[in-house]
Amino acid sequence: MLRIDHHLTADDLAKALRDDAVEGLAARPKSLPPKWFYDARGSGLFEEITRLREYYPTRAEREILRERAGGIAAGSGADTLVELGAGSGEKTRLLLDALGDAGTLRRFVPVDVSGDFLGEAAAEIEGAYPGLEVHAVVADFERHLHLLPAGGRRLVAVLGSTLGNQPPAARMSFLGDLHSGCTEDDTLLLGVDLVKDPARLVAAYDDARGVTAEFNRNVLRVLNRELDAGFDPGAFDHVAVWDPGAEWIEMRLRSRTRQRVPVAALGLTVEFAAGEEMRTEISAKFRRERIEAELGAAGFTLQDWWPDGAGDFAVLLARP
Ligand code: AVJ
Repeated sequence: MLRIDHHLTADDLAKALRDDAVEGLAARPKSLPPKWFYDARGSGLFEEITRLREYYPTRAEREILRERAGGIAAGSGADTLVELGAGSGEKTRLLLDALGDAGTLRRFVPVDVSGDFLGEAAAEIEGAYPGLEVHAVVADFERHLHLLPAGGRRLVAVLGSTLGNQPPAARMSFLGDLHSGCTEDDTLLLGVDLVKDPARLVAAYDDARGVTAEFNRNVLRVLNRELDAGFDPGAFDHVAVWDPGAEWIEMRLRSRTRQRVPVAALGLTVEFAAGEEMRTEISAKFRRERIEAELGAAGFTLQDWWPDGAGDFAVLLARP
């Protein structure tokens, strides 16, 4: 049985993009939220990134889930998998199979901002798991956690180190909201990328083939299409830097020249100085003690910590 709840309409998304663009393009330094990367082209480029030699997180997390899915199912006893930032890929199936093998699986709740993507993923999973109740939710999980289906014993999964896209303050309120929506029967499953040699971190976000550079520039194409803007993506250089203080990778777009860019839908023209950089994403990297402290501050208790063999990435289970 497949059901889809829509808490975000196309109009909501259009308005959110307009608001983010007005705020971010007027900010000093300019910035845009990373959620706007993922139109069809951006999602395709991200899939390509996950297969790059330099981009280790996806492979590392998959290795852990293959090895630990049984322990995750046993450790959670969940009858429901809630996946924030839904996949339909191998990682989702590893968890569904493990919960199925444990005999507890009843329901899958994929949550994503993109209704198109979610519809396809949910239908795929429904076809592959006869009898599984699939309840898809089109929502912004940074704002709509209180609207997720409740009840049952839920394994709430935030994989891929997506948590790292949020700076500390936003992470704290996200984890706090997540905690307030949990009962003692729920379990949190997090994938977190770990602090390591900055050269490896930068390479993972600035690959030799330039796929990440294209992914980064794609947000300008989204603005051009959705806001009738006049960005020339070729007039911006891709930048990926490690911030040792914040312990995050920062992706930016650097304007090669002094330029004025019209954004017709907003009725404004944006000026860039030569060399000016606009921030397009942060990807925070974690240490065990720091994520344990952040989880604790939100009311969670770390229950299991599973790093991959190389110690590059970790998957953890936490209890509310
Ligand atoms: C999907 C947000 C986890 O931060 O590593 C990949 C996105 N950005 N390469 C990440 C991303 C550049 C990815 N997340």
